[in-house]
Amino acid sequence: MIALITGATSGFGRAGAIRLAKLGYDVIITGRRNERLLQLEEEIKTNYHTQVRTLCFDIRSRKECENAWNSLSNEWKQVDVLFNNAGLAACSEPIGEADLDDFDRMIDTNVKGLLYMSQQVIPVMKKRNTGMIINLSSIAGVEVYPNGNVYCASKHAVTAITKAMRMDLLPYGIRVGSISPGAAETEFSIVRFKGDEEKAKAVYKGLTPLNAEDIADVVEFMVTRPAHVMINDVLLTPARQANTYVYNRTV
Ligand code: NDP
Ligand code: 8X3
Repeated sequence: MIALITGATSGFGRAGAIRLAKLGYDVIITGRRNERLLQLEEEIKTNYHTQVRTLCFDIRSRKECENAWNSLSNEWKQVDVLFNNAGLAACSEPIGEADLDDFDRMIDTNVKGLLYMSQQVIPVMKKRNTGMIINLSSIAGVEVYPNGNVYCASKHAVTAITKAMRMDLLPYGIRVGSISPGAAETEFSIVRFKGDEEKAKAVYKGLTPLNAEDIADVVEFMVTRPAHVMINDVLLTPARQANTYVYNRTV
C-alpha cells in the first residue's frame, strides 16, 4: 500500500505520514523544506520500517508537480491513498486591505496545488479502479469568519472540489472524503502571521486547540474503514469552539 501526503514537513501532513507508515503504508512525502523531508524519511524508516520517497517541490507550480510525479517509478505511482493536505492561510485582514500576493498564495496553494497533484494521481487510480482521496479542507470551508475572506473561499473551493471528485470518481471505485478541522495548533498561525509567534499563540488562548495527532486519528479512521464505507467529511473542533468564530475561552 502506498500513500502520497502533500505538506508533510509540518503539522497534519507530518503526523498523517507517520500514522500511515505506522499502519504499514509506504509513503511519498512532499513539501518545500527538503531537510525536514529527509529527517522525516529517516524517522519513518527507523521506526516503522516502511519505504519512503521524498519529493521536494512547490505545489503552486504545475510544472514542478508534473516533474515531481514523473520522477517516481511506475511502482511508486500506484498510490492507494492521496492525502491532499498542503495549504496555508497567508493573512488575516479585511477584504480590500490585504495584500493581493497573499490572496494568490492561498488560491495557488490550497486550490490549484490540490488540483495539480490530484490530476497526476487520479488517472492511475482510475486505471486500477480503486483508491482513496482525502482532502484537507477546514471548518472555514463550511462557514466564513471576519477577515477570513479568501482563506475561507479557498477552503469552500476544497469542499466543492471534494464533492465534485466524489461524483466524478464514483464509477471507478475511488472513495473521496474531506477533513474539516477547526482551530489546531501547528505552524499554521505562525505562517498566517508571518512569523509573529506571539500573535500565533494568542489564537489558541483560553482553549485547548486540536493538535496534529487529532487529525492523524481521523486519517487513520478513514483509511481503515471497510471497502463499502466512504467517509464523506469529518468536521472536528476543539471542545471550546462552536463554529468559525464562537469560542468559549477561559480567562
Ligand atoms: P502547517 O503550516 O504546519 O503545515 C503546512 C504544510 O503545507 C507544510 O508541510 C508546508 O510545507 C506545506 N505547504 C505550504 N505551502 C506549500 C507549497 N507552496 N508547496 C508545497 N507545500 C506547501 O499547517 P497545518 O498542518 O495546520 O495545515 C495543513 C492543512 O490543514 C492546510 O491545508 C491548512 O489550511 C489546513 N487546516 C489547518 C487548520 C489549523 O488550524 N491548523 C485547521 C483547518 C485546516 P513547506 O513549507 O515545507 O512547503
Ligand atoms: C483553519 C481553521 O478557523 O482558523 O482552517 O480558519 S480557521
